[in-house]
Amino acid sequence: MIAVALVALVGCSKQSSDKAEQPSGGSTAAAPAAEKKLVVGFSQVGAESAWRTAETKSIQGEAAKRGVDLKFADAQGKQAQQIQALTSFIAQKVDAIVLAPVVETGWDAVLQQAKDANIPVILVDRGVKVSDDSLYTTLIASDFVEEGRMAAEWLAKKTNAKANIYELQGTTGSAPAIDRKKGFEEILAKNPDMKIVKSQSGDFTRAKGKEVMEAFIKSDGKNIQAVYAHNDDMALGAIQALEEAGMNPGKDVIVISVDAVKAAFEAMVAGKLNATVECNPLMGPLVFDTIDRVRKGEKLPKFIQNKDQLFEQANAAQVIGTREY
Ligand code: GZL
Repeated sequence: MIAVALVALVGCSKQSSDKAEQPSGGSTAAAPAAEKKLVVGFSQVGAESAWRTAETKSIQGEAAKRGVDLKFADAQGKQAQQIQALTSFIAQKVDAIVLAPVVETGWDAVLQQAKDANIPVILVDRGVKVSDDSLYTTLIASDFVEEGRMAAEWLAKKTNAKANIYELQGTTGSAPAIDRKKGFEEILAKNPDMKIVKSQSGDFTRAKGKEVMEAFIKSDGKNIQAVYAHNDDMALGAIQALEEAGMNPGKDVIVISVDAVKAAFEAMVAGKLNATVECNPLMGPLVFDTIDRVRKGEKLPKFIQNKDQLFEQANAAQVIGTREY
């Protein structure tokens, strides 16, 4: 009787467990729990340039492709808004944070909070200066110092190492502005007849680049032989100012910049911009591959470098059709 009862009991529990675990396909394995969506907080500088827009699109597009729940925050160029966004991401317990830091300093406290919450922080496109580099997992960016060197070396060849140069700097305190200037000046130190006569921030925007160039033209006019802009948007603003003053950008005034966005290629084809150093913004796939590696527990280098190359008028026409941003 006991044996019969036991068999019945096991039989029922088997059937009931079959029934409970029985997925519609008739197999006996429990249906796998739906995989939890990866949740990533992305704090972006703003939308100040075509380059920035391309970077945002690349990261948002890749998140959508991979089914990642991307929480996007545009800081409109303000560090306080980025810190606020990171604090919110930490409170939401996101799986990872992507940060494009508007300036280099002032991040220790909020990055410490992310570290204490065990949330990895991936820096993209700009670096930070922190007391302890364990406060971020890795930086995915170009080498801005090298971009500055490439621009100056090209300009030295173009002008036989003799030029009065007017510099449009990027956002004050940002890694690209600091390092593009540093690399450019490294080469100028070896070419005494290449001089930066005036240098001012145009904040990486076309409008400000035009405004600063108008002031340079007003004070120095014909003395301007070359313009070095830390990004294409400011260069395009400067080109507009030079043309409005009846000057010939690309011919009488040599113009070189950085980013290699589509509008820069159009300006090179039109003969108004002489050269641009590419700084690739299409980081989306690499960003999410890097997050996957972090979550698998891989040890990552502190710097994952995007390779850059220089484009000039001579090759602009045949390259422009291949440009993705
Ligand atoms: C470079 C990026 C710079 C671009 C500008 O990685 O931070 O900021 O060169 C952008 O166009 O505004």
